[in-house]
Amino acid sequence: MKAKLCQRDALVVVDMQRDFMPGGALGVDGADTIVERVNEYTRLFEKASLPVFFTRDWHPKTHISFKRNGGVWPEHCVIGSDGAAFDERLYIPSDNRFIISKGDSETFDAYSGFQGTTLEALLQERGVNRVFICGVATDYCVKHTLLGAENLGFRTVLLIDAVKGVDIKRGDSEAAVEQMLMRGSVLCSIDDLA
Ligand code: VGL
Ligand code: ZN
Repeated sequence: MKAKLCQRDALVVVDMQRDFMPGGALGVDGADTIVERVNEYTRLFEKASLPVFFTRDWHPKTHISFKRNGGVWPEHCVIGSDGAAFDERLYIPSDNRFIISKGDSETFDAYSGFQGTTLEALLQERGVNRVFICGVATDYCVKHTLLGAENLGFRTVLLIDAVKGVDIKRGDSEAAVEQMLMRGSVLCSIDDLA
């Protein structure tokens, strides 16, 4: 879909952290290959003076999503750890950008950047009505963040050339994209925006 950035748009970059990069605690194959594309989007939004929101998975060591604590994932994105840091190649503007930590309470997990965070309020304060979403993982936090945005009444755009999925089961990411489209989202690539 062709799109033009306008005043009420924002970019949400989901979980571009070391632990989700290949070799990380919960590495997503190919996640490193989208960093530069994500950066291109960030620069487009920055040039248009539009806000960019960076979510990060931010778990206490005792988090319920960890296998050790009865969950399904290996330990990842522990608060303040190297693995929880943003990938060093990720471009983070110095102004008009926000870091949103999620999953930081021991007893519940948050795949959506809206769960237990101030993301909705920050978007609302800025009059945002359309969010563009990229990052990892397509079939987990990207999907839940996008569906969360749809639920809250935002229009959503999935930046299909700047997402990567885990695909624990083959086809999970494809199914996730299908689900997002069914809920009213649309797809954009860099050529549609630039
Ligand atoms: C994520 C699994 C566990 C994600 C976070 O960012 O998609 N996946 N925690
Ligand atoms: Zn997590």
